[in-house]
Amino acid sequence: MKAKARAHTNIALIKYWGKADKALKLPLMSSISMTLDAFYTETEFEHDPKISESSFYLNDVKQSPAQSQRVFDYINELQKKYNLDPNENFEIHSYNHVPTSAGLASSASAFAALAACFAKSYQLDLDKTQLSRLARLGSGSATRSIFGGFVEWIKGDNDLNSYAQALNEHPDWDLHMLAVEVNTKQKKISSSKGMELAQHSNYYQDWLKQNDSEIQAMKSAISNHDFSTLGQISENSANEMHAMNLTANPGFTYFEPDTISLINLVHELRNSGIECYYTIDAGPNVKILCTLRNSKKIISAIHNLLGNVKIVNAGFGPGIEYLD
Ligand code: 2P0
Repeated sequence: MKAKARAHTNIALIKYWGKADKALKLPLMSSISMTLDAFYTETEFEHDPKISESSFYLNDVKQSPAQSQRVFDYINELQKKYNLDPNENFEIHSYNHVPTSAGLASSASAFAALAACFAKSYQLDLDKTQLSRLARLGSGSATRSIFGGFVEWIKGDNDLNSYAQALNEHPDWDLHMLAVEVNTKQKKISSSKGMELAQHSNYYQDWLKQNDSEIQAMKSAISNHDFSTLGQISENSANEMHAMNLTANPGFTYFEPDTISLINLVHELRNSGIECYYTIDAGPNVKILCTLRNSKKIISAIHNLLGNVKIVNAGFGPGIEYLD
């Protein structure tokens, strides 16, 4: 049996940056994200007793055993969870329309798509809440990529109650995110490692205490279409996450010189009346929240500053989709 699914990536406006349970990927905080139309993964999963050896292809390239390990472990975990034959081999073909491991959350769309086609190929008949819990076992941020638009991942405290829900799947809102590629090289500190280190910051526990109020404020901003508040909370959450990294022991940062230049540019643009806000994930790339109306001016200001960098202008993306 085989099945094919497409999942879009998401960018957290309120960040997930720490695990309460590593195996189940239960987060220490709730998070809120925006699913993007421009970045996605399409994956086909086939299981069949006739397949002689399991394999994983990424963009048509067969991955080595080491490169396939995380995906194979994930499939084996799901087979066990649903009492499926663990000796049945499978073949996975994944096409990533996201720069891999560059802070653009490729694991979010990758594991959301994989969870969905796995479930469909075994006819598990899961609803979206269950799918989101399944995606979480692959990668935390994948929990949110089951839904489109604005999404909340409710942190919960066990496997059953930690899942995502749509806040507004089809926002009638001219909100865009400009993803500026500062550097698409593989990052030096993985998200999992970064989250672990950040928890050693003296400020970490105080940061966690603010999570509830940040989530409530963001939900109000979303339901009120209040771009200024949404942008300020997003920028604060990113700054808080990166402050945890800088103040960890040992401290570290994902920022590169161009990351700082873009932060300063956003401040300058805002001071000149062009409203925009930044957010930054586990990498040097910067995403700028703005209205479509202002995006042309912002893109030309970025090119003036950094030359010919790649900028992708993304709007709201949909939730999980089955193909074929
Ligand atoms: C997020 N990030 O909320 C945060 C903000 C990056 C910065 O979730 O270990 O690949 O698989 O749960 O989801 C990226 O980390 O980490 C991430 P795992 P994941 O989007």
